Amino acid sequence: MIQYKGFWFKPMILEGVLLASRAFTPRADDVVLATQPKCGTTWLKALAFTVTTRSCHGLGADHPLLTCHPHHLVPYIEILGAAGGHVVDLGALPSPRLLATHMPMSLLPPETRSLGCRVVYLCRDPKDTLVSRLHFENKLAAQRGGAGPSMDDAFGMFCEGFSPYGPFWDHCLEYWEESMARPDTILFLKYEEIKLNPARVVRRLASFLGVPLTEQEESSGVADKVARMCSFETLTGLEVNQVGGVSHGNRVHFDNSVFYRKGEVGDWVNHMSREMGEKLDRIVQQKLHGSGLVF
Ligand code: PAP
Repeated sequence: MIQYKGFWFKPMILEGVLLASRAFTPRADDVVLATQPKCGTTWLKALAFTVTTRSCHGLGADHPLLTCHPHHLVPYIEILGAAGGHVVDLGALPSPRLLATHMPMSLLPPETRSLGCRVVYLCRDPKDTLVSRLHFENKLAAQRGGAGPSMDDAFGMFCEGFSPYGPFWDHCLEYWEESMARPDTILFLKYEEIKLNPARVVRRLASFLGVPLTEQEESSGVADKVARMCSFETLTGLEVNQVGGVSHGNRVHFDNSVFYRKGEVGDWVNHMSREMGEKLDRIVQQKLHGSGLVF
């Protein structure tokens, strides 16, 4: 990985980040979904897409989410070709655009802030995030006939701050502090709170994104319907999420299924020792100390 302005990137990703910082032109009505990898990007894309497009797509059997992978429906700003293998011309998309990024807040074009673009940030317990990434990297490595990192190596690096788009805590802190300063433009969410009450998060997302649920939608159970449509169980049961793939700039191919594994909170206990978990908790607590952000 290469360090750029305090954050770590794989070389191919850094190319996209640099390109985005020059070529991406924010619009005031853009909605940006920001995450670190493996924090629930796929889920957030599904939820935000379904919430913001419900007036045109409804929630029926012909909904795009039932035939398209969430990564195909919401393009990344800096990962070219992630939207189903073709490079999306972000400038040609109609407003309001729903976009995603893994970039730290400080690397987004300054207009994102000055124009007041709405940002939804989703983070996740770092132990589960690390475990999820390790599985992901091992699956990709196996596809290429190689071996991925061991838990011990990945853990050691993560604790030192080396993770894609990391240090993990600095990435969270930037968005956290912005969300405290400007809660009307940054909504800060945790994977665990969506898991606990997805319908509640659907309502929060809808209000934050300027499309609150109407009384009629409330009485017809729209929040629960959206939550169900975007659930791990529904998405993993769809053919589109079992076959096909996502290409990143024609250089890396991801099977659609690789973005789904267990979708649980606390799976880290099955993959790292109690001592490792406690050590990582201590490091993260120390790094976040005084910010008000806790995991
Ligand atoms: P990405 O950054 O590469 O797109 P991302 O979607 O952020 O990955 O994270 C994948 C994790 O979200 C996986 O977690 P796990 O490895 O602990 O299982 C994946 O299972 C989980 N995930 C994907 N979709 C959903 C969903 N609809 N509900 C809950 N978790 C989900």
